Amino acid sequence: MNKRVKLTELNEYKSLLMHFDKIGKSTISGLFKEDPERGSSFRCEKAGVYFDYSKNIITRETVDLLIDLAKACRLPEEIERMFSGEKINETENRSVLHTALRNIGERPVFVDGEDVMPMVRSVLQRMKIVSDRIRSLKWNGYTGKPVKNIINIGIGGSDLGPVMVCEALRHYGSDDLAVKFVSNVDGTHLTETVRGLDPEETLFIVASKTFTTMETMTNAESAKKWILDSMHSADAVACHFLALSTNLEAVKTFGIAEENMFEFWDWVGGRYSLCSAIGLSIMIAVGYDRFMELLGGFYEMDNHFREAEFSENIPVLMALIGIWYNNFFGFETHAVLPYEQYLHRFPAYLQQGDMESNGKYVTRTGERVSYQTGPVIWGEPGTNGQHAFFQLIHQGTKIIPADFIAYAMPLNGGMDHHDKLIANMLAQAEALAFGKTREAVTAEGVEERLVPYKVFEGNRPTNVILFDKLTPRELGKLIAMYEHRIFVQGVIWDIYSFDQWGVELGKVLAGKILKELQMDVPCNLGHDSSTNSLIRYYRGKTVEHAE
Ligand code: G6Q
Repeated sequence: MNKRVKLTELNEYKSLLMHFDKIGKSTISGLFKEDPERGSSFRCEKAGVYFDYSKNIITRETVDLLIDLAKACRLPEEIERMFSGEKINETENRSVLHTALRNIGERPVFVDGEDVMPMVRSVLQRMKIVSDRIRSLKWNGYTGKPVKNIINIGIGGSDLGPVMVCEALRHYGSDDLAVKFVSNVDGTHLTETVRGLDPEETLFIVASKTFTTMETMTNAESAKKWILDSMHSADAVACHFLALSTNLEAVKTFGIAEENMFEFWDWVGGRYSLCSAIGLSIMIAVGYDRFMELLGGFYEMDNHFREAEFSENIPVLMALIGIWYNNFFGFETHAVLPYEQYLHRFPAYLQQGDMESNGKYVTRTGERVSYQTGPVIWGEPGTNGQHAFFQLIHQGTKIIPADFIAYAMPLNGGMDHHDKLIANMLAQAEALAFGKTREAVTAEGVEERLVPYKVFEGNRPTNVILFDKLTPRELGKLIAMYEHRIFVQGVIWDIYSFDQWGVELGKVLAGKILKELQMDVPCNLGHDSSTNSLIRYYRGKTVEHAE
C-alpha cells in the first residue's frame, strides 16, 4: 500500500488552512474590485475549451497553494502511474486504463508486460463491422426482417455512459434506427421500452462486465422470452442478441455465440467504460467515424491532462477548486448545470462517476479519513433549473458551487433561441457571484418592507465552461475533463477511486431477502424487527393478490 503523510498533516495543507483564515471571508465582488481584470487572468483556454474560474473565492495565492498541495500528494507521479498501467486499483489488484481505450496515437500501453493496444484496436474493428451492418439495415432478424430497434440492457456503468452519450449526440443519430436503454429491474422499464415494437425487428445488446448482475440478467431473460414467444425457436437468440462482457462462459451459457460477444477487460472500470465495447450502442447510433471522433476528443483531453502545467491544466484546476470548497469552506454539494438540452443526462452520469469513485471514507492505508471526501453531485439542464431549484442556490442557507457548461454554436433553433439560452446562463453566473445590494433594490423603488426579500447576497461561486459546438469530439473532451477531475480529487483525499464496494454490497444484500419474499410463509427471518415486519407485510399482500 502507498503510505503517505496524512492529508491534514501535510505542511501544504496547513498553509492552506492559514490562507483560508486570511481570505475565506473575501467576497467575489471584493476580489473583482481588487483585480478588475480577473475575468482574463483566472481563465484557461486549452484544448479548445474556455474555462473561466474567475468567479470563485480564490486568489492567485490560493491556486498556488492548492498546486503545492497536489504536488505534495504526488499528483504528477500518480498521473503517470495511471496512464502507464500500474495497478493503482489496489483493492481489486487492477490497472486503471480507460485512457488506453481512446489512445488513438501510437504509444503502446502495457499491462503485465503485454501491450493491450492491439486488443483494443481489434475490438474496435469488430464493433465497426457489426455497427456498419446494423446501420445499413443489413443485420436481419430471425425471420429475415432488418433490425431497426436496438435495445441496450445494462445498469450502472453499463448503462449511464452510453445513455448519456446517445442522448448528447442524438443530433448525429440515424433516423432509420431507434436506440433505447433498459436498466431497472422494475418490469415496467422493459415493458414500456418494447411496447409497440416488432420483436422481429428488435436487437438486444446485453451489456454487463460480469454477466451476473441481477437486474441485467433478469431483464435479458425476459427479453429472450419476448423474442422466443414471438418466434418460437431457440435459434432466434443468435440473431436478436449481442453481448458486451468480460465473461465469455456466462455469455455462452445465456445462448449468445462467441462471435456475437464484444470483449473488454478487467482494467476498464464500469463507470469509465463507455469508450470500450460498452459503447457499442453509441457506435450504432452515430456510426464508427463519429465514435472515433468522440475518442479523439477524449484523447486530446487525456494529453492535456497528462502534459499541461497544473496552473493551466483544466481538470486539475477544476479539481483543486473543488477541494478548496469541500475541505476548507465545508460546502457539501456541487451542481453541474449544462445549458444544453442534449446534455440532459450528463449530471446523472457524472453523479455515478464522481460519487461511486470518491464516496469513500477509508484511506489507501486502511484508516478512516478525518476530513471530507467526495461531494454530492447533482444538477439539471438550464434554463429549466432556473424555474425550479435555483432559488435555493441564490438565497438558500447552503452555498452550492456550480459548473455552467455551454456551447457557443447551437445545433437547433437558430441564434434567437441560443442567444436567449446563453444570456440566461451568463446572467445567472453573474447574479450568483455579485448578487444585488440593498441600495440597488431600493433604487428600483421597491416598497421598503419587500426590500430584504429582493436583496441577493451573491458570493455564490461558479465556473463557466464553454466549448465551440456540441460535436462528438467536444463531448469526449468534456467527459474526460470530469473523469480526470475525479482522479485528482481521489489522489488528494488518498482514497481508492476505482473500486466500488458499496455497489458490490448491494449486489449480494438483495439475494437473501429475495428468497424470503418468495417463501409461502416467511419464517426464520433474521433481520431487525422493521425489516422482518416489512417482509411479512409484503408477502401477505402478494399472496392476497395472487388469490
Ligand atoms: C461501475 C460499477 C457499477 C457496474 C454495474 C453493472 O463502475 O461497477 O455501476 O457498472 O453494477 O455491472 P455489470 O456491468 O457487471 O453488469
